[in-house]
Amino acid sequence: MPDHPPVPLTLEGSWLLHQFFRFDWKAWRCCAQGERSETVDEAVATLQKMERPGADAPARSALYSQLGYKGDLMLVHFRDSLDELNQIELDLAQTRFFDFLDQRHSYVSVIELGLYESSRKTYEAASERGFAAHSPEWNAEVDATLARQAEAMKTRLFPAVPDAKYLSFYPMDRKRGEGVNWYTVPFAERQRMMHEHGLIGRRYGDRVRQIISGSIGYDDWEWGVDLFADDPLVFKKLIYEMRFDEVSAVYALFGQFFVGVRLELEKLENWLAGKL
Ligand code: 76R
Repeated sequence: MPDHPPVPLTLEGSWLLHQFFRFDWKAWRCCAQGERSETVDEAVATLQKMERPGADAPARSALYSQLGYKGDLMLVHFRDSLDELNQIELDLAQTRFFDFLDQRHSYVSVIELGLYESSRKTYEAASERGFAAHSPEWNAEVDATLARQAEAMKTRLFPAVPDAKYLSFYPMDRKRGEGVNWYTVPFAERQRMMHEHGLIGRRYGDRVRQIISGSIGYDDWEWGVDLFADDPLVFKKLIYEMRFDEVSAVYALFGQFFVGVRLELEKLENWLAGKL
């Protein structure tokens, strides 16, 4: 048995907030034309500021027209801190547009890269240098390796909101049941399964962009999964294929799924007039 810690090392990046709103069409229709235009203008200006700090800056928030009863609009925000995400909530609440929104759901998480492949090597290298697990020297060695990896993976840790037309978002857990429990599976076994998971995923790499965020301690599930693609069928094909993969077939639990179509902010006015 390896004597290294059972928890894989992870790198964290942007903080994520997903917001899901019902839009109050009835109240909107009752609203006078002049007030409507002012409301849209103000909403677009506020959302534009949220979306990108400058005209050419990468998107850090995005709006989606949502399908189904779970909501009409989804907002996704990528930020550097929880505080900034909280500020977004407050900024949005100051707009008149917010009076027509009913937030039905939200999700808070932080982008996470799970380092199953390299954790063992990192732990073993620290042990080989004679450092006891969790001793100050061991911690320093592990932290230095993590810092190097974070630098190398900067663009994946702090990405722009991908430019795809469709978004599928859902939360997930790894099973902790009486029969099977992911958290009692030996590290090497989990590493093998995650490796196989990655191999399937990589075959879809050219058609889907996946962003995994960790939410242990912040929200009701353990991870959030964001899939971005220009063809929504890819979501079903990828997720279906993964269900047969050991780590999903045996250990995955899924929450609610949310799906939406990207809505450019200039088109919000059209959307409010019933045109996508
Ligand atoms: O980040 C990486 O590319 C490294 C490999 C990798 C990790 C660590 C990876 C690759 N995933 C990782 C972690 Mn994933 N992923 C999902 C789902 O699970 C299901 O059945 C469906 C939900 C999809 C569709 C998906 C896609 N992944 C995780 C984790 C954290 C678990 C943990 O650490 O224990 C979850 C919950 C999860 C779930 N994954 C990929 C993909 C795709 C498309 C890839 C390849 C990305 C690429 O290399 O282009």
